[in-house]
Amino acid sequence: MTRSLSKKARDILLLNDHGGYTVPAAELYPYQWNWDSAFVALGFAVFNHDRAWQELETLFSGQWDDGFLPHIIFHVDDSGYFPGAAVWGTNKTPQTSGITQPPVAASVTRWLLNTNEKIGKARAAALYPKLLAWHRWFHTYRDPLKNGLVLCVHPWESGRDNSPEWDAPAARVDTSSVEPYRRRDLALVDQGMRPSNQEYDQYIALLQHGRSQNWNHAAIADTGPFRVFDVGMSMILLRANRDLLALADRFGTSEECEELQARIKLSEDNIHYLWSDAIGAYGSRDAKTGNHFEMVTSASFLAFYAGVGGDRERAALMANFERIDGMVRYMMPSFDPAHPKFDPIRYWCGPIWAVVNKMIALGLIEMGHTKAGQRIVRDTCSIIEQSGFRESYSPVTGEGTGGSDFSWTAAIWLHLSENRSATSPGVAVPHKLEPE
Ligand code: 9WN
Repeated sequence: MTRSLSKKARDILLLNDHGGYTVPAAELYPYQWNWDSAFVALGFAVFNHDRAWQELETLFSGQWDDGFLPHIIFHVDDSGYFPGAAVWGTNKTPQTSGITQPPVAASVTRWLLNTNEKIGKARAAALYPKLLAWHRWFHTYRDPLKNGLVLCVHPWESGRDNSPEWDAPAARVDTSSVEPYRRRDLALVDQGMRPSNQEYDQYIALLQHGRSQNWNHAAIADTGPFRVFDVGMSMILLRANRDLLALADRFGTSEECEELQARIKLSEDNIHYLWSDAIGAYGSRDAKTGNHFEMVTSASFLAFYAGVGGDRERAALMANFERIDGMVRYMMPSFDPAHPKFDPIRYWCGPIWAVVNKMIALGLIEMGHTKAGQRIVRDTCSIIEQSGFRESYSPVTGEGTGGSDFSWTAAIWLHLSENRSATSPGVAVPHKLEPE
């Protein structure tokens, strides 16, 4: 079973390979997506290291002069997606969107380097300044409170598009100037598994706002209609800064190391801003009202991946883990199954995402919660065995939701099956995942 699924996973990556970059899924997402590509590189690394590096290098071909790395790179024209390059109107070559996505690329770069030093050394050295420039962009434009936590200005940036965390801040977005448009996603995926039309109007209104500001990121962060401190991006950037520091230690200057150490400390010192005693978990906050949304999501459990929290916070998070485990068949749902807004098949309102599971499992194992981490790995593999390489999965039944033949799910399968029995070299704590 494992062998034939691994063959299928490779075939998906090769099928979705458009020559140097991989589309997340044919038809549904016909361009290069930012964090998808970083995870896809982990899959390629299992059988073709050179191609894994190329995935990241092609992604960074879309980097702007100020370090910003867009969430989509439109290498070619394709009418199969809305909103396409012309709608974004960023006027860049290659054409790109105007928002970013969770910064996982530095962590993947470090992983690739550690697993194959010979092929990786020169490639990592060349990527390092670009990664640093992107992280500096976050530090400059997305840290309005100067507390090391990440401001997110569009639900698409979080990568967790329609998480109920975003409902209240998105409800304030004025959608009255959105012209009629046609959603292509609904021709390809069941409507009940996708964001609603109202949410899509909000996404497009926010896009229009960014374009009206000529994608001036300082202005958008100041005045944008949607501004939240995202727990997912904050945890991911903190982890990525730790990984970037390891790269800086080899390829950077001592000043750059000090700069990154200071950023890590700043985030560690302030992560409590995202803590809520009401839910016993980290969560996102509204940047406009200051309100904590008080919702437990899969991103709450990235605290382990980020290496934050004292005994009290970790115990409360593990209590949430046990509680959720008692309510679903497969872990980790993207949204709290006890909450009235939980929906096991609607996108980020409940379904499991293999890439998030990968990060949660790694963090849990690193922090000594080995059983819980391995449970997540096993569940990820079980739902893939049961339902194939889907975009996401119901935590209640394991059925596949969203798109099919999905690149990052295939990549995570390859990555997890490869690292189930092998100890990965060099990563902070060995990532040893025993088969059940
Ligand atoms: C918008 C590609 C992307 C992922 C996101 C996921 C979804 C896009 C969409 O697909 O977002 O960026 O059109 O729904 O939410 O995490 O990167 O797989």
